[in-house]
Amino acid sequence: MTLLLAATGWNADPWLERFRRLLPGRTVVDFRAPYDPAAVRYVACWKPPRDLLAALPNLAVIFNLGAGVDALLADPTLPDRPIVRIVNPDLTSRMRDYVVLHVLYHHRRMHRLADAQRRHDWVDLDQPAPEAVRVGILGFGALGRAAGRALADLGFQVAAWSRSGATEPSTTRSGATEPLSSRSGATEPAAGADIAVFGGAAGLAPFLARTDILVVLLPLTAETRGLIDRAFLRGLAKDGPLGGAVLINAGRGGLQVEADILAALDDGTLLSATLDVFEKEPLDAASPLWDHPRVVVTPHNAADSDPEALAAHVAEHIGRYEAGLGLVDVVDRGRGY
Ligand code: NDP
Ligand code: OXD
Repeated sequence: MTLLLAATGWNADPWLERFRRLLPGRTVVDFRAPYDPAAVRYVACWKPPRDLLAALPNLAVIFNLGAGVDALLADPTLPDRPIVRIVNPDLTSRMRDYVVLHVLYHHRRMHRLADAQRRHDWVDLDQPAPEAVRVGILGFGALGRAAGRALADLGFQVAAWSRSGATEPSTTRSGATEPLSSRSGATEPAAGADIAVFGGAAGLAPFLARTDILVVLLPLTAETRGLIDRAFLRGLAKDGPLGGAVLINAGRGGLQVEADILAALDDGTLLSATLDVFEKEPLDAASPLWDHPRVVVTPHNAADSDPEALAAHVAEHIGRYEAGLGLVDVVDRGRGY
């Protein structure tokens, strides 16, 4: 049995080293090295080259080494095999921490404080309590639930929006009866009575209208592409204690229209933003987003895929699969996530 590592844009060495340690007696090979395509049973991949997976006749399972599968599903030659995506405590807590960091950054008006510091100005800014600030989580899956829970624990008024509006995590993606041992803590916390969940198209307008800080954790699908445009941003709350609405996008750049975000910042629809993801990555050096005084740009590193944690996660999946326990976190290709 061969596990083929097919990750582009990443250093393959720590992944290969970790997989080889965890899967002794198996062949673990990088896609750039020579290998026998007929021997490949599993692929662990991130943005694999087009056509690569289609050329593996005995492929059983595709393991996507991140949470989002939009890049993988964009390959028209992708073979009809189960795709398992990452739902893991390591990835989840990285995203939770990023979201908490940036919500607090905007809540505590760090742009204005940094500006005041540059001017040596001992500025007096009023400080709304978290209880006065309404955070909205757009996309209430594994990552959105963990982030939402942490923010609610800090006292923010948290609500969420998802396709289904379900308060409990979906179980439809789980093929196994028992959770992976390493999933404990990764499974999404229940919404709880303190997080209202809005659902579907009808729920979007009321959700936006009560949102001061919007956190985007949606997958990129045919339905969500370009969702965050001028009209969408105009739907955000105008009466919040921060003096304007805030956008934090750590989902995918294809969800947003960057020209509309810049226009919304200029006309006061948006007070400030944190963007981790962009329509085109890396963000063009000439993009005005880099220098905008009220925008934080991070280089798609809200939640990095850690080889130590995630190779172990995939190796455990393979062990469970071979023991007949099935697969969990299998992507629904029809929905696109
Ligand atoms: P999940 O699949 O667990 O959750 C997705 C959520 O989005 C669900 O609540 C789902 O609704 C909702 N959703 C999907 N489509 C729609 C729609 N058309 N309308 C409304 N809601 C919708 O994903 P994760 O939480 O694990 O990850 C979310 C995304 O975060 C990833 O797809 C990826 O793009 C991004 N990501 C970014 C990273 C970074 O470093 N910047 C790192 C990791 C992930 P429902 O609950 O009804 O199914
Ligand atoms: C992911 C990502 O989807 O890192 O995991 O973007």
